[in-house]
Amino acid sequence: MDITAALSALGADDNLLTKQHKADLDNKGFAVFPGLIDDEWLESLRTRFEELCEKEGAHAGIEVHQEAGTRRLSDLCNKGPAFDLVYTHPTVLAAIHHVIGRDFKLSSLNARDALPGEGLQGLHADWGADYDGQFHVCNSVWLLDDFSAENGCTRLVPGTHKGPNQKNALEDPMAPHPEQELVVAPAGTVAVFNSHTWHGGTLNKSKDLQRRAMHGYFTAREHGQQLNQREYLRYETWKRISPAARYILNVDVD
Ligand SMILES: O=C(O)CCC(=O)C(=O)O
Repeated sequence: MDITAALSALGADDNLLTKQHKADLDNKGFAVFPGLIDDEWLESLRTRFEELCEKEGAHAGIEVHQEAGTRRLSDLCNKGPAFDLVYTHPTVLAAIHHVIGRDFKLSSLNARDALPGEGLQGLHADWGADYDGQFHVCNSVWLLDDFSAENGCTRLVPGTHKGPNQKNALEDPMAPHPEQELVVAPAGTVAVFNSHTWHGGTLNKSKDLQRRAMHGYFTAREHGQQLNQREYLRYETWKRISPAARYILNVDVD
């Protein structure tokens, strides 16, 4: 198996992306795909999100990251079949491949919900260095609730994927950026963003709105994963998923 065979087996054809998607990914660093999660799948993802938060309690998110003021979950590949399509979705994989442009794998699959009055993050890139001529990481945010300016949607600063890392360029990463764009979109939307692009969660200003989202984060294959999938993979997951899905997780020894 190689990335070409895996993408082909999963139906992740470049033709799934419009010219506009490609131009947005190239120029702005992100593209928005409405309606990728249908109603039934959305309901099952929300249900599983709540079940896992309940079951894992104070440990939720611990495999990768916990963050004050948020509900976080990690290692979702192993936490139910509802998540299988998140890291094998043809359109999303086509977009990730467009950005990374070479062999890649999943880095981690997590979820995040900023609680009312919480959630503001500093602008950051998921790659810690200035642009060096190629892209190493690409993220996707899967909206399980409507995202609005009120409930702590993601912000992105277009064009910053081809510049310096934010730590070399921003005096105050927490401050609103004059060029930032908010991902305001209905539940079921997926935004794929080249995660060299400066981004972050915003404050959930609402009194009672949730803003649950999953993050399917991918990396060029030569780099390590945020969550080592070989270490965490459960046998039941391995048995359930296809060889192409295993390739995306990098769990089969060639
Ligand atoms: O959930 C979001 O809006 C962004 C999250 C993010 O960038 C992070 O947790 O590093």
